[in-house]
Amino acid sequence: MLTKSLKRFAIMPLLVALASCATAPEEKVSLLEQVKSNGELRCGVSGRLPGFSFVTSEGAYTGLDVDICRAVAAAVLGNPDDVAYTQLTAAQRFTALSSGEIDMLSRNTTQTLSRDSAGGNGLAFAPVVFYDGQGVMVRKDSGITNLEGLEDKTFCARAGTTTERNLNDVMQAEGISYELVKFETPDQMEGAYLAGRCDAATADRSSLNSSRAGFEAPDEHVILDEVLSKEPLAPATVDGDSQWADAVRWVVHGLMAAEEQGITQGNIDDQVASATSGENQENAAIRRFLGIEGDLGAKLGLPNDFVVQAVRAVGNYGEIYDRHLGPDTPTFIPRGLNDSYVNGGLHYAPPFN
Ligand SMILES: N[C@@H](CCC(=O)N[C@@H](CS)C(=O)NCC(=O)O)C(=O)O
Repeated sequence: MLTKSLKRFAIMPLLVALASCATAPEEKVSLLEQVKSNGELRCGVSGRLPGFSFVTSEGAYTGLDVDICRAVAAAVLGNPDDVAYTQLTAAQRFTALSSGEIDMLSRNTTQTLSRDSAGGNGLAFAPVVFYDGQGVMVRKDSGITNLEGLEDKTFCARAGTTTERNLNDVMQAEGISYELVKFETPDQMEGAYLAGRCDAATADRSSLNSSRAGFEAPDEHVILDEVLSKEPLAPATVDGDSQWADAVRWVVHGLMAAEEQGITQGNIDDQVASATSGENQENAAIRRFLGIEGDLGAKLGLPNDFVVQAVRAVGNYGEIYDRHLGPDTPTFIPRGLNDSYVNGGLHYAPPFN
């Protein structure tokens, strides 16, 4: 008994010595610092989805997802144009993040448990920027009006997306048999659908809406009323870098909080003037939000006026939405769930305190 515990004591100094010889784990530099020192935000987008991310014939990137990249660049770097875009397919997007090829993903990506968790894709999701759901598009002259009408018919879907499993879950539950053909790219899928290789195309409703807007005869196609799934689309960063994830998250919250308070791209400078030395100079909450007092930005490693920078560059969330998905666009989608909570929607920013 005595010898045993003596032996244990004899071994202790050796263990301590070994432990102190081991090199301390290298401290990881947050992507926030890397983005700042690179002077550029590397943002992964689709680039093929009008309304969300799309490259114009002049080579400019545009869309709601693109404006989220621009807002982050404005908040972190002071310039919305300091973004390097990478076009990614559904299958490429997560590897691009985990390999460090991009700093953030802003590409109609559904937040799911498997993608969020360390045992899955290991992402850190920012707030949802578009509440979507999976839909089904058919040719109007097919006479099909609901899922039951698609019994034993063929669906076209994109590989590497949430679509396939959702379709399977719903059809199994409803006891409807069907066939599935999968495609790597949206162009392949659209081509096959238009050529009649499948009776229905299934994808996020936003995506079907964008595709249809680009068809020669959009009116010849209908998106069924049935919604097969919840597809909360959110930007993402890599897991394990909470400083960077927090910065991206609060820029998105800032765009939504600005809408809640009626702060727009058009009135942002007046709002700052009013909170600095005008009507709102006693309004501590708005002064904090605009970075005139307090250190909310600094807490995140951002300039205190990071929300001002973002809103000046791209407008508040509602303005971004209207620019790309509003009634005057070919990709119009009624706001519905994507309205601010003040108008009965789901977008709600936590307090800037
Ligand atoms: N939100 C779904 C679907 C995302 C997705 O990739 N959708 C396809 C259409 S179903 C798309 O965006 N295509 C455009 C592209 O790949 O660039 C997900 O995260 O898996």
